[in-house]
Amino acid sequence: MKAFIFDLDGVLVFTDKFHYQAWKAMADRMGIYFDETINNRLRGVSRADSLEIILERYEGVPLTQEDKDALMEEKNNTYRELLATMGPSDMSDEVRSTLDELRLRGHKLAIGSSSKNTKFILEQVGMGDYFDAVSDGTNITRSKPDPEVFLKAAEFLGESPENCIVVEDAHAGIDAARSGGMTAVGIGEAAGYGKTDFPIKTFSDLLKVPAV
Ligand code: B16
Ligand code: MG
Repeated sequence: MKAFIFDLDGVLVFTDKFHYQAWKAMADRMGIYFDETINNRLRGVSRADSLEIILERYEGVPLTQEDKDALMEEKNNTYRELLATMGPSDMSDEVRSTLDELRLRGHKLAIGSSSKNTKFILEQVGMGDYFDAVSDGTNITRSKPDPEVFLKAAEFLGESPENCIVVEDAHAGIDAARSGGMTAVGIGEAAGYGKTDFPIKTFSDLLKVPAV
């Protein structure tokens, strides 16, 4: 039986709009230009790396690490206020029924997300106890495209990487899965990426992936 490792933002839930609003509020306050095209580059990227991308447009006095930490905290506080408005309806019935069917077929199910807010988000949508393992931004030192977050998920599940199928929406996540020796299923933007093993159009297509 294969084990599944799911990315969170962009695969199971769509918190990218909240990331955008929170970064935008910070950027506006700092007078930094930021738009949805730049926001697309933040998909699957860690909080610190996201800030560096936003600061490419910053033209003020040089920032210290303390300044950057404060900016990340400001963004995260706004982001968590927005996450607090989420509820079970923010995870679709299609996602829920597909996960249930995969579990019925005997697959183990895990999370592999860069987000340090993973557990909060899962609780908000009523999935706090659902997964067999959760590997997230709190248990890694290197973010995607490094495979660490997925290798940890496999370790938590007690599975070998070759037995794991990663489901991702970000190119960096597909790269991470492949370099960790896992099969990569791509949805959304990652469906059109050359390194994706199996592109899917909609989440329930997972039930048609070979070996599933
Ligand atoms: P946080 P994923 C990623 O989630 C988001 O796609 C990315 O935009 C965000 O910067 C990253 O989590 C870190 O999130 O600030 O909450 O720790 O796609 O890996 O589930
Ligand atoms: Mg994602």
